[in-house]
Amino acid sequence: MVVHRAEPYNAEPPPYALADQAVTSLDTFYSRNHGAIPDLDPSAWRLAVDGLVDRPLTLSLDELRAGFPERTLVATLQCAGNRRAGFVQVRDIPGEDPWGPGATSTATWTGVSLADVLASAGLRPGAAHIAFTAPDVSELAGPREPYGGSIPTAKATAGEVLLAWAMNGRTLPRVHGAPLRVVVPGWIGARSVKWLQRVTAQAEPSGNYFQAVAYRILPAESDPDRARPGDGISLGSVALNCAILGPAAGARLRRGLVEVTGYAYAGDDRAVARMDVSLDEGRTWTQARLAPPDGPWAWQHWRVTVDLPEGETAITARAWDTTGATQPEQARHLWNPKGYANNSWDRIAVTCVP
Ligand SMILES: Nc1nc2c(c(=O)[nH]1)N[C@H]1C(S)=C(S)[C@@H](COP(=O)(O)O)O[C@H]1N2
Ligand SMILES: [Mo]
Repeated sequence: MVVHRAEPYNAEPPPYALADQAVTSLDTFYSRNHGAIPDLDPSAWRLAVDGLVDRPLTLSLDELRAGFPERTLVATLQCAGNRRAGFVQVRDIPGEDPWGPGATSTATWTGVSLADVLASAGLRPGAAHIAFTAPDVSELAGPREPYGGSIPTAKATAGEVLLAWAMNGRTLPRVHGAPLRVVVPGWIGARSVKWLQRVTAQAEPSGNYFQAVAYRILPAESDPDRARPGDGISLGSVALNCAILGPAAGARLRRGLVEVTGYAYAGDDRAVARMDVSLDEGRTWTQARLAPPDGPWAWQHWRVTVDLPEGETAITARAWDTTGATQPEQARHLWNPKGYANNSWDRIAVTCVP
């Protein structure tokens, strides 16, 4: 793993470790934490469901498992800071880690549908947002505050949002949110709250720092340290994105036929429709073969064989989605003070010898 920070622990797999892996193994799944990792006793742990509901609930893990149908789905998590390194090359982003393309991973998640739990509690009229609260406290939030966030009720009741206790068929690891986490397929990773303790139905989005202040796109010229709650654009569904995973950036190769591989991902109700690779900075493109996704919430891997000439070549990749949208060309057109959602064309340089 490439460790950006030991305390709190933030690490991503190197690109080659994600290549061709439809599901990411637990030891290579990226890890994004804003505070110290809680150590919760699963037998003492309870989930509170409260706010604008007819029947507030307090549920143990056994009650959750016994009370609702079990659901398993494959979903990609992607941090809004994925590929921030491309922004840092444009302009420095103090205080934020320079994530490469590995702040995204895919797992098979098992749990219950949040929709079923909310139906059992009975949502009241006016419950427009579902807020999540965890116990881990972040020094980043000013004032210090436990981690939280929210999603609109329409997404929370759509069925695919899970309260998950297992990952790749194993008990959820502590670093990924044990005993229970939210998994919001198609939305930025920040909404998939780990170490979940409380689900609150409310009229407004969460006022938590990580919803109201962070994870928002501010205008390029604004000072992020002066951002007030509600400033900027709140991030929800993941922007169409892709990355080249092989060959490695900077690789020295024999000239001739080389296989280029990577991932592509479109958030929420969009899917990846086409993947293009260019050897001439985007003047001409070759289509890559897309592997079928493991369901509607999973990334897709792709591969294409190209004929690399001698010398240095820039390899460029871009995805298209099912709405006909494609990725923006340049990171500098997207740069924002906190460095979120860099979904510009991915580029690597390789050098070929005879
Ligand atoms: N309680 C809590 N939940 C959290 C976070 C956190 O710091 N605390 N980080 C969020 C962010 S920004 C991301 S991208 C994902 C990362 O999940 P992972 O560490 O399992 O990959 O968890 C989200 N859930
Ligand atoms: Mo994130």
